[in-house]
Amino acid sequence: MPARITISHELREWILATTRAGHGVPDVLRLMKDNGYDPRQSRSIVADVLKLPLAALNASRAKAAPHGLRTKHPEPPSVCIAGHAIDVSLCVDAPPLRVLEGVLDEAECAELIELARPRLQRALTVDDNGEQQVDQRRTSEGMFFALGELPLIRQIEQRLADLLGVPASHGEGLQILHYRPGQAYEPHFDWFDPALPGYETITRSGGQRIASVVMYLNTPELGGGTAFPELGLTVTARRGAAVYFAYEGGDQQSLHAGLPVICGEKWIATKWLRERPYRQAGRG
Ligand SMILES: O=C(O)CCC(=O)C(=O)O
Repeated sequence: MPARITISHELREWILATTRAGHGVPDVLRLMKDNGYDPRQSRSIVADVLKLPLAALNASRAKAAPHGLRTKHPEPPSVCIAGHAIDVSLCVDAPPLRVLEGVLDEAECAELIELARPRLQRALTVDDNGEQQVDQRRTSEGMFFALGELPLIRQIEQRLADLLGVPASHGEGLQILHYRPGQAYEPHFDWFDPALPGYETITRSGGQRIASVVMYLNTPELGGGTAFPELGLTVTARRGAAVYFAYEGGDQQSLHAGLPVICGEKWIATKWLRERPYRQAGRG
């Protein structure tokens, strides 16, 4: 079952009561933010409860629209990059999403895992001020390779650059994540909310994120897919395959989650792409 954003009865009633009492949507969104809600999810929730078009609530996101490069979405049935065939087995139009088969071969997956294993640490997230934080929503371990750190990393970065039409310099360092049974990453967005105080800091180098590629380095025995709750879609984690999705201008439909691993383990390599060249080691 894909993860879904659930709106509790209490929250629904509170939103209705607050707006009936004469408070506007900006007040409701501010109060939700003060109470720890992710502003991007709050907009979806408020739009749903008040039956408003989401676009009306997203007006403040206009400055998130990237002015730099955009990714090219791989076209089915397959793309050949320097002799490496990648099959496009599933396409979604909005957000642009592709399931890609054979992005990495078996030996590349195994080598990435062995290179990452001794460098793993608790995976972090970025807080509202742009600082790294330990977060109960993300319980896996991970590490980052520096951009172009090793020949294998350069080869994979160039393959993705050719596949998506954005130079490797626009990529954050490749991140490897390792999930054990029960570990997961709750629904989240990869793009940065311009309303957050840390937005300027996070986007100073490279600008906004425009797309993600999650590459699966092994096949978990059970669980561990990547869920897109707004689409009702779960991508199965299978060694060598990947899910690519773009979210130019901050797309609510790109909400996604790493579902809990139920049995076995899960390894992924994630590449985040920016609208402009990115100069520091990235952090998810
Ligand atoms: O584990 C997954 O399938 C998704 C990972 C993810 O969303 C992330 O690292 O941003």
